[in-house]
Amino acid sequence: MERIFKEPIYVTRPLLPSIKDVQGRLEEVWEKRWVTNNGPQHSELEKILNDYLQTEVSLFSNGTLALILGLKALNLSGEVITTPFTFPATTHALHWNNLDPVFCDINSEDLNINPDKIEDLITEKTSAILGVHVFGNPCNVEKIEQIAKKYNLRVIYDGAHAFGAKINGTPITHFGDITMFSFHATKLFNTIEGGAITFTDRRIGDQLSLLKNFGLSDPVTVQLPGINAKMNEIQAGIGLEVFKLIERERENRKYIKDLYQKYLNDIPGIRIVTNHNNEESSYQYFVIEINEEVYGKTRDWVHKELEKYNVFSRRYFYPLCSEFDWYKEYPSAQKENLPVANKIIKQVLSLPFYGDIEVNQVIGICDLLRDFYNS
Ligand code: T4K
Repeated sequence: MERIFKEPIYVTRPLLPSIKDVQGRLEEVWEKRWVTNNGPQHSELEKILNDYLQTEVSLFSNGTLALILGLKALNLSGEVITTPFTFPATTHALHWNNLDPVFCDINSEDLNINPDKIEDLITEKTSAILGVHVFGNPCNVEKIEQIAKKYNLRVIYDGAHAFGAKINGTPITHFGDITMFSFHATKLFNTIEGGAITFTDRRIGDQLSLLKNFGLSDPVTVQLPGINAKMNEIQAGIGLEVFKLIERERENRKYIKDLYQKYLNDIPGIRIVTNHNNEESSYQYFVIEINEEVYGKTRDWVHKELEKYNVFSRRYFYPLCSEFDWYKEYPSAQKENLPVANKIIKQVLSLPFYGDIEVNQVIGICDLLRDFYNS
């Protein structure tokens, strides 16, 4: 076991600005003595993200609250067709809106909701489709849009992983009624905790402003029963510093992804989950699929074995959301209706992936995966 890494290697590490740059931002905040509620850092970040994402942006304290309130702003009811292969927050956001998730199976290639399976699930209760750009690879937005138009449904994208992703050069924010982004510490662009909703309809923006600020339109007018989901000045200020680092980080991650691909390419039974040629990925995660019959070991075995070498991969998104107690009796949650998702969930593994992971660490992890196959 001489190949055990000295320090633990995690699935990701936060992209952090220098402490000096953070100090500079803190000084600005302290000087103004304005620490939350639409301060100058918040306005600056919103403006920068408007330009970068090429759409209107509303900032939130985290991605989950952003999605909950984004759904609320659309005033949906009944059922929403969604994927079971996502982080629990996606389905929880429906639950918090008293909406019933209807689970749709996924594509085996990009692991996103399979649009060819959506129409069969539409009933008179369906009000929307909630797609997730899983691991930062965009959904088939064109097909989803066609279906939504035909049945007059709203489209929401959970783009938690997809900051900066594009399709044929078009930002993913240009598709659907709204897109949610997470700015959690584990995301390429982060504000430690934070999130956003992008939208094109100004009325949705107005609703979001009320919903995240107790429903207040002025100090004495409460227009609706809102909540508190505001991003504060320290989050926004740190975000402004992180923003300066993201293009460099993306390039570094591209290099790391290519390195993994080079060293894993010829190991039988390992498939690299990647995006289509016309898409620009957000480089959020590096994910492989392990085919037990060819590779000779299960994904769970590999996950555990890597830990012995101080490598902490993750089985995102195990278990499927359709397996949660409060949904598992739904007809759409039954395993026979979700064959691809139920197969994939036993095969995917997110490997350590961040801009400053060392080259010899990546090669070391690939060597371990090759040795497991040969052993
Ligand atoms: N929709 C989707 C599809 C999502 O994936 C998420 C969140 C959301 C919605 C909700 O967005 P937020 O409300 O979170 O904004 C992490 C994140 O907490 C979560 O944001 C993310 N998705 C999910 C995929 O991953 P955990 O429970 O895996 O995080 P944790 O603490 O185990 O961190 C992972 C690794 O990162 C650690 O092993 C080490 C490293 N790490 C983490 C933190 C927090 C650090 O090195 N330093 C740190 O400070 O959920």
